[in-house]
Amino acid sequence: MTHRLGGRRKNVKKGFQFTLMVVGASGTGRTTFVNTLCDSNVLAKKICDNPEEAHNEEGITIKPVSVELDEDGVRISLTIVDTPGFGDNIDNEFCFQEIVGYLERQYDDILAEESRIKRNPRFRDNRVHALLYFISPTGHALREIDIELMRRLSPRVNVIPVVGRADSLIPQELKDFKRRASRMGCVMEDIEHYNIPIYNFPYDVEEDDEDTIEENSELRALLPFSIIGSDEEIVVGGRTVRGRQYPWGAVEVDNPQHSDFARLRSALLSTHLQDLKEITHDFLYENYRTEKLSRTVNGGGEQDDTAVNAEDTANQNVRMKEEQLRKEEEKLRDIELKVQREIQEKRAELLNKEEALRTLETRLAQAQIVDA
Ligand SMILES: Nc1nc2c(ncn2[C@@H]2O[C@H](COP(=O)(O)OP(=O)(O)O)[C@@H](O)[C@H]2O)c(=O)[nH]1
Ligand SMILES: [Mg+2]
Repeated sequence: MTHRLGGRRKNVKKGFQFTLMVVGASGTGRTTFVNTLCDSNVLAKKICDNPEEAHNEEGITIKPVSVELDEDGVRISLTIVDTPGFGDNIDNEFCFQEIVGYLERQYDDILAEESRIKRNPRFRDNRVHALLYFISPTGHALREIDIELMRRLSPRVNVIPVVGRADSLIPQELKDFKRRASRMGCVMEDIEHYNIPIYNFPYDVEEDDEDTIEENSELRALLPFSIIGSDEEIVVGGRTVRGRQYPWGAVEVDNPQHSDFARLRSALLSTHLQDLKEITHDFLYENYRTEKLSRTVNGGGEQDDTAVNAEDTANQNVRMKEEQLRKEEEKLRDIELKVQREIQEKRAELLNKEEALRTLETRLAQAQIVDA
């Protein structure tokens, strides 16, 4: 027990390491968020943000940067992994592969390190502990690309959905977009509908203490966090705050009435840092490891090495093709569902319009009778 306490104290003194990735369409406010989070221009220069040119920068598109932060006296060594923004109406496959590939390479590195006889003392664990997925503040249902990418990312990393540039929506719109199912759909409804296993601040009613349950259910209720980022300071009622000034008023980054930025920041860097790291190691990495190792073992047997390797590769290829086909099928099914939903919405709209027209015609006819 004493040993454990000692370890913890040492950790607090030494600080914590945490790695955060930001993903989303171009212009959703990722870079601004990172700079706001770190309170400095960590990402001063835009990393290749043009999806059409992303392939020209192969290998350098995803580059982690590290910053030292002080979170209530605790040192946090934060690594930020910015990713190229993707766009509408273009083929984003390259971009998606880069992102998923990056996550898996970090797991591969650990796996290789774990199986070495002699450990490399300079080895760096670069696994990503949380991924903020930036959703555009459209006010409509999730877009096809967001659903697809979040679904591909969730098995590999703790995905936390956020609405970027949240001040683009008025408060009621934002509320509806986040959670309330409306005719236009909403983010959480879609995430549930498509069964995307995001990080939803998990708790166990039987096992966790009351405070944890309360805290986690509060945070869960905020999902997707609404984000307002700004690298400017403004003066509101004599106070200097970080925010954005508009002709009609100001929005403040750290004001919980305006955005969930402060709640998200403290969850990431303080209250849930350890949980996110544990899930990454105990669950996400473990799953990846099992998948990868069983892939290798299944091809094995009594044969000699070359035969095993050949069979292994062949099996792997078949499995990859199957997986690809399955993914394509899934994608098509989703698109079909989405189109059906849209058709239904349009049909309902049309019916409403027809109804309105009929009412108008009736009234017009009545008016003519009265006139005559
Ligand atoms: N209104 C508003 N604009 C924002 C916010 N965050 C960023 N922006 C602006 O949106 C544009 C794109 O931001 P950027 O951070 O570069 O987005 P990225 O492409 O996702 O990295 C810039 O003009 C930012 O000033 C926000 O919270 N609210
Ligand atoms: Mg950017």
